[in-house]
Amino acid sequence: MRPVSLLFTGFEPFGGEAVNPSWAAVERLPERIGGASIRTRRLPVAFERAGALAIEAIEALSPDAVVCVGQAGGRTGISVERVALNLDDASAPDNEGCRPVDAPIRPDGPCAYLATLPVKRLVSALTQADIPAHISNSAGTYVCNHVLYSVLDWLYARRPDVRAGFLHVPYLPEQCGDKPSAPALPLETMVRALEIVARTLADGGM
Ligand code: PCA
Repeated sequence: MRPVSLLFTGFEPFGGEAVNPSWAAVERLPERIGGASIRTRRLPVAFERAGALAIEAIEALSPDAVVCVGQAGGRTGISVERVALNLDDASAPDNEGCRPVDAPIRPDGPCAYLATLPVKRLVSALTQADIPAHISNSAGTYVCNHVLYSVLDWLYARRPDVRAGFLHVPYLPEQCGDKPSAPALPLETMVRALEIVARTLADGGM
């Protein structure tokens, strides 16, 4: 049987951080996990480029499913995102100085898309492995939401057979020296979470 092909993306650091746990975890994934072959891409924290680069990777690699990963400092566990809004509203500039406010991502697009990954199955696979995880109904209005909306919008029109979704991960402990009350998860736990997601998608069907 052909392995299920999964594309994982992570982001470069932003907001003055030295590391982005999303890419730190994604880049540690092996090429094969159970019945899945894994490809990875690092995305810039840039409204004008990140969505297009994710779509370029999908076109080039033709995966069966896309799992984008980003940092959401302050969250307590792995957030499996369910919704992408047609809205950019940045409270701080991205890494290229762009700060859209109250701007639609696609002016004639639907208000929102729902992620097409099995979000509830992913949350239960993670919590069964004692990894804190929950469904989130807002991926925010920054670059992560922009990427999820752009990817779902592109797939909806061109490749509705390809599933896509988004995981937000908390800070790493080493990011919390200056914010001691922020929740954090160790990198090994994040990598294990992504491996569980890959296995659940590959072996449990999508
Ligand atoms: N988190 C940001 C953008 C990049 C990242 O890792 C977000 O939640 O939009």
